[in-house]
Amino acid sequence: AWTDFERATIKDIFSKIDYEVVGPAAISRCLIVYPWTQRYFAGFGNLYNAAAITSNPKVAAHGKVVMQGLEKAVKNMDNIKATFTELSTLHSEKLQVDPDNFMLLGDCLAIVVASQLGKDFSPEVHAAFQKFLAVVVSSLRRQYY
Ligand code: ZNH
Repeated sequence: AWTDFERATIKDIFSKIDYEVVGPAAISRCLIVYPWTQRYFAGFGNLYNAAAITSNPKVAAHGKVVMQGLEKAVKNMDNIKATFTELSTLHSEKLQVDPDNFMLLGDCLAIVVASQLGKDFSPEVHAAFQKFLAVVVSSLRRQYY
């Protein structure tokens, strides 16, 4: 269950951030800092180094797609597990992404959001965002067995 503060905070964060900036930055950071995550993106072409990753248009496009996925969770905060059933199955069965990677991307996203919000990213806001990410990640893990 979400407190009023958490609900308002999550909506506020997503209304303030620019998906076209935050999504690509978060996924790029994940691919650079946790290079084993690159294995799932063989079809994205050159991920040879940080410069190649940050200038890769497929990486940027995928960052935006992930943000749009998260937006669905924001719009369905009381029903994130059901909202992500299909997405969880896709990651498990088709993409075969090791679910331990989900929070790595979540942490990269938190860092990028923090740098965008500056002093508005208070400890209380951070805690609410981290809780949101934890629910998203557990929902994405749900169809794994
Ligand atoms: Zn993921 C895809 C979301 C994480 C890998 N994804 C995807 C999509 C979405 C997402 C929405 C699209 C789908 C369709 O198409 O239908 N993700 C997401 C989220 C998260 C994630 C929300 C968290 C937070 N992923 C992830 C990770 C990884 C991944 C961590 C690795 C490492 N994904 C992936 C892939 C794909 C996806 C590989 C496919 C891509 C292409 O394009 O191909």
